[in-house]
Amino acid sequence: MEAAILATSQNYPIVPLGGGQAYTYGTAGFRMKAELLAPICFRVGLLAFLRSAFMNSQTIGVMVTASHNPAPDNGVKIVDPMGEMLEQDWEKYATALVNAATDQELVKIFNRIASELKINLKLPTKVICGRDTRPSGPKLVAALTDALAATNTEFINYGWLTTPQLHYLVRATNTEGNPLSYGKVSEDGYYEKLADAFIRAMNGRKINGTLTVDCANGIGAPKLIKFLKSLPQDKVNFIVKVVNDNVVKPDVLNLNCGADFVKTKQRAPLSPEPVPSGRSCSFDGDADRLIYYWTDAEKRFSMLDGDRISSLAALFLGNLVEGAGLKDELRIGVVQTAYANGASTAYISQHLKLPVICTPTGVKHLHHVAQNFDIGIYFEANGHGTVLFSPDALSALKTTAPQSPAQKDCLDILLALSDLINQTVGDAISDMLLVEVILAHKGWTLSDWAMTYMDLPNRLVRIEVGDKDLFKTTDAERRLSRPQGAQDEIDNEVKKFKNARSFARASGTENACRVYAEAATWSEANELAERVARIIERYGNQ
Ligand code: G16
Repeated sequence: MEAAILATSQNYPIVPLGGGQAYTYGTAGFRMKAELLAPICFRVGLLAFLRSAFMNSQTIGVMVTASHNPAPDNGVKIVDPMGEMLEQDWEKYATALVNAATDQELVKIFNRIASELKINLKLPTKVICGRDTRPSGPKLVAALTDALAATNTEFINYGWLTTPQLHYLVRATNTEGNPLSYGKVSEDGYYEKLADAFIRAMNGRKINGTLTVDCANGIGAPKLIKFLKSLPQDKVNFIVKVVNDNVVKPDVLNLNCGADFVKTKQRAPLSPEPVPSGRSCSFDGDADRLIYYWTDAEKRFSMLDGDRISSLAALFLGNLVEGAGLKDELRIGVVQTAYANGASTAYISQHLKLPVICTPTGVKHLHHVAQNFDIGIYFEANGHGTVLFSPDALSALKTTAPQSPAQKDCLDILLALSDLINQTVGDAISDMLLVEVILAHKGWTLSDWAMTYMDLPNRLVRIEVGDKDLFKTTDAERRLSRPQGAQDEIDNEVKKFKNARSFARASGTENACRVYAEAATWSEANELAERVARIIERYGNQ
């Protein structure tokens, strides 16, 4: 194996970053300009082999995507056997392999990891992979394939998939044929599972009007169309207009459309012109984020982001659990990040009376905290999130004997939702179906949903600096511990505004820092964000 790795590795020399900088496994794996990534994908392939062997031959996933980032970028991340993000303890091994300066050093580090973790390199191993629509994808998958061939790993390349579909397939593969089977091991199996659960969760309710779905000109478009074809329209009349579905022209991916554009610009996609008061939502480039919105007759824009989806799900699931007679048995909790609007946190904790926990950015952090609840709801404000049902919750839903038709309905709908909601990771298609189910049950329009609470005025700014790695955070990213003095200056500015809050952090997916600010009015939130951005610029360019 060593000789094969050495020989193949010569085709993938790593490009040094210079300036003492190292490649790091960021918020969602390695992400950068695509031309740097082939050697990284080769080395990630070696790690996927080691991970599969370490996990006793379970199948490991590799997703090639840069999600919300522009078309010239790409990225690669590893998916663990139950469809979760790579265990964080292993990120250091990914970083070590990727930063090895030579082929010999690479093999040395590979062997060191294997011996440190007592990995039996002779075990059979298996990796499955998917990619988004970026033109750089096939070359990167080829580099991955070479690593898997050098390590004799069984490999299935599924080609185009949304990120959550790959997560689904990894879990389905590893649970195939056992009582915890997650679903059929195929893309069609994913659609069948969602369609069946959607119909059961609707429980005969009707969906009002057309939903316009902006797919960011990414992989979500063809996959959503496939899902809609698999949905028996006689059982549920779901009318969807798919827009921004151009996957042929690479440059338009995430360009002036998609969930990240809508959330950060706080406006509808530039095209098509929104139907006044129509119900719309946006996916991002790999269909793992979802944002809802509408524009009224006066062209005023209103947005329902990840915080709104999380509070809507908490409200609905809380009522169902109560109706199912399981309020004292099942602990529901919500997990957010520092970007969550303060009004959503107050609504969930004070009005819904549910515990709210704040973690650092990245679904990898939120997911694990949500697993501590029986029903753990986690969403980032950017629209990335899901709801997890614990084994205890599923068993209570299956074994509780209903005493009334109403209680039976609640139990049935909860079980249907546990199948509808992707249990492995945030999934725009599945989350969209969840929102549609809730709106149909409540008979709500988007403006009814928006009335549950008033968002605090807020602003998110992206700032490019000389060295973003100078910025280190603490307290779930709400404070900067480095560079020295920066946090004091931010505190000083925040003090000057009413009901204000602001924080800054380095992005883990882009070469930039992000600043978030909230205040009593929109102009104050803007002003505070600008002032903090100037502090970050100054410290980041020293
Ligand atoms: C990824 C992560 C998300 C995170 C986002 C932005 O999303 O999966 O959890 O919120 O990056 O992270 P950062 O602020 O560190 O750049 P995606 O949709 O790009 O995969």
